[in-house]
Amino acid sequence: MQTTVSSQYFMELEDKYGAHNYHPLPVVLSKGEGVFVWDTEGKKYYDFLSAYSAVNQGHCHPKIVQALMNQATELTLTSRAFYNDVLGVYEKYITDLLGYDKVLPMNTGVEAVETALKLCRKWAYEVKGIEENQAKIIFVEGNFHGRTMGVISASTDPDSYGGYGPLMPGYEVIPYNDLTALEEALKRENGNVAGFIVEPIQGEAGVFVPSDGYLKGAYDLCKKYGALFIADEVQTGLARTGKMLCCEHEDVHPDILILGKALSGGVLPVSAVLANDEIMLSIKPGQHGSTYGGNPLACKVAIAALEVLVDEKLSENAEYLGEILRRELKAIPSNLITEVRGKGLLNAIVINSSEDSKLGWEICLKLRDNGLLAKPTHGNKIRFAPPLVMTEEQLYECVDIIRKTILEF
Ligand code: IF1
Repeated sequence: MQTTVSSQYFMELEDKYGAHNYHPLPVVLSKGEGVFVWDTEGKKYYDFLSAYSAVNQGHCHPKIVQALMNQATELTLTSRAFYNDVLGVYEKYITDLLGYDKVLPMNTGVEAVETALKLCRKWAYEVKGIEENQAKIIFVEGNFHGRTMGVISASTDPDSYGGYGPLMPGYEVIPYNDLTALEEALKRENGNVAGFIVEPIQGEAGVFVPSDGYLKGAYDLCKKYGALFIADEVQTGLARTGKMLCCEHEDVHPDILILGKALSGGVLPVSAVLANDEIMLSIKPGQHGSTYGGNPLACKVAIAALEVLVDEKLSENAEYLGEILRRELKAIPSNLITEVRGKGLLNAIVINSSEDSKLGWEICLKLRDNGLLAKPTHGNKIRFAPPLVMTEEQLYECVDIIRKTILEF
């Protein structure tokens, strides 16, 4: 596809005036609605990335945008120096919906992860009684929790932590999907483990779905050794994997739950940490905060975004369409696809090539030409994660585009 002047113009603007911390697919978007996005030339695409699961409700969902617009002319920000008539209402709504005593509102996903790690350490010192500065937090290999110093310090991806040292101490990293390794780490630290943090499905690593029973087994081990089970559901949460929370697939209720992305339906940054009083009240007034955390605009947007998930039964839809998508992808007659994996509408295909090959990128360029946007992760995996509002008919149309594209190689 020849990009016309306007696309080229916008790409050159970003290249000249913007940091080069991304390598976007060459397509310039100017409109989004539901499962569709349009480029500056008016070409229409299916969005199969959903802004990394931030637009589960579909682009510019009218109910969420309306909530934004209504509040935007009333009161957008008070800071937490004062009360307002929205925050408490939101706090009650989300804690009732997800079954926790309290919520600590933040903005981006990584801020919520950092908040959860601080909360975990605070609980370890204040409640569990670990000696000051001795608390350990266990992470897993292949983790992705964001880009701040506090979380890249646990990363096993050189692109995430390389050249940013010295890194944060007090972390232990064990293999993912390995309960023996977790129990050994819990034993080894003889009581100094404050918590274990894990993505129920590893998104960035390439949609790694752990073995059935892993989350439940990890939760039980944390209980056995007095450590907190922390679930980073920034990407897997909010109906994406076919349940409101991915941990529900194994009836696990995390001690600390981290949400972000689709908590606002892609309208503005909203994130949250949820926990019960024994944990949450270990942070006292003045010991944590954020200028925008829990602002009235974000709270109204988040209530609308959560209501859309429930009212439009998006978990059920994700579950139903995910089964069809994986079945159809597995049926594509090509040895280019070596694996199809995922849960609900968080899926990925593994391409028959090395991690550093350009094949994944080439396929995504062809998918773009054929009207579907997706992005490779770690070279040879292509994530397929459309908005959860997709219809069955639209899904079959997307499968046809993917099949046609794969068979062109
Ligand atoms: C990028 C992918 C990357 C996350 C989980 C916390 C955060 C994320 C499980 C932090 C953010 C985003 C970040 C964005 C691309 C995307 C991503 F996994 F979704 F594909 F990078 F790995 N926990 N994931 O997935 O949330 O601070 O970004 O709001 O950095 O390129 P954030």
